[in-house]
Amino acid sequence: MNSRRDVLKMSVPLAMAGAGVAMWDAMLGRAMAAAPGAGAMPQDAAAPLPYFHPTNFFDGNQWVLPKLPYAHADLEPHIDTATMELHHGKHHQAYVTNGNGALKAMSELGAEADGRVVESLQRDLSFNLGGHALHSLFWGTMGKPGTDGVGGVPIGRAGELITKTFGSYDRFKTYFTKVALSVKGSGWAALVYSPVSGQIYTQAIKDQDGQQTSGAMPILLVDVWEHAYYLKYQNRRRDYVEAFYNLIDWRAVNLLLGA
Ligand code: MN3
Repeated sequence: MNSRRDVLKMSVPLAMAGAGVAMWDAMLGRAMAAAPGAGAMPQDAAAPLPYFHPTNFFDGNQWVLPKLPYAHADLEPHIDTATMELHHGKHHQAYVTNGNGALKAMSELGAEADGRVVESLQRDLSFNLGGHALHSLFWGTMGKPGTDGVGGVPIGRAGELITKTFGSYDRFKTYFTKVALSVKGSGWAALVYSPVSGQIYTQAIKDQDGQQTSGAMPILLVDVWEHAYYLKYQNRRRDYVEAFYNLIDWRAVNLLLGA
């Protein structure tokens, strides 16, 4: 389990799901390489599994809902417990279940399958596995307020790149909030990293399908579907996004940067 070969096996369904999640394997690879005890299961049974370990998302046979590195109530008051229970436990679980179902349907389709069936299945794969990838990243880059590295100004490589790119963390926040508010209907605001250029930049993602550019990988995401904030914030998306900054775990963002 968890050898390089197993990690490579993961990339097969990801590639099938389209560009929207193809970056996930590369990103997880970077996080794993940088994580303490990279690539290995913890030897001590009592040691917690690192959140970004692949087995937290894929059990070897199928995609699974990741165990969060905090309790649903830990993001209060910025994200309320009821929203977390529904969002992680129900919405994200549905993407996992439907993504596994779409993969199974794909494997059962014959070469004679109707083109419209294939097109519909590709949409299912991209939407559900894209949702699984984006939510998994979103949970992993948040933490309980008061924990070291959570909230406050970015530390390490993330801090350097943000200052270099946006001038300051305050300027980044102002800009990133505008990106989040610019998403019409359902979607995400992302800060992405290009391993080729070493640049970071923002991206607005419609729904949760594959729209990532140039192989850039999200290192920070905020879900702006209404299900992410409506119970507590109703139509005040801006208030929700501004509260989100109190939850960013910069240690996780640096892990995703491979730094
Ligand atoms: Mn969501």
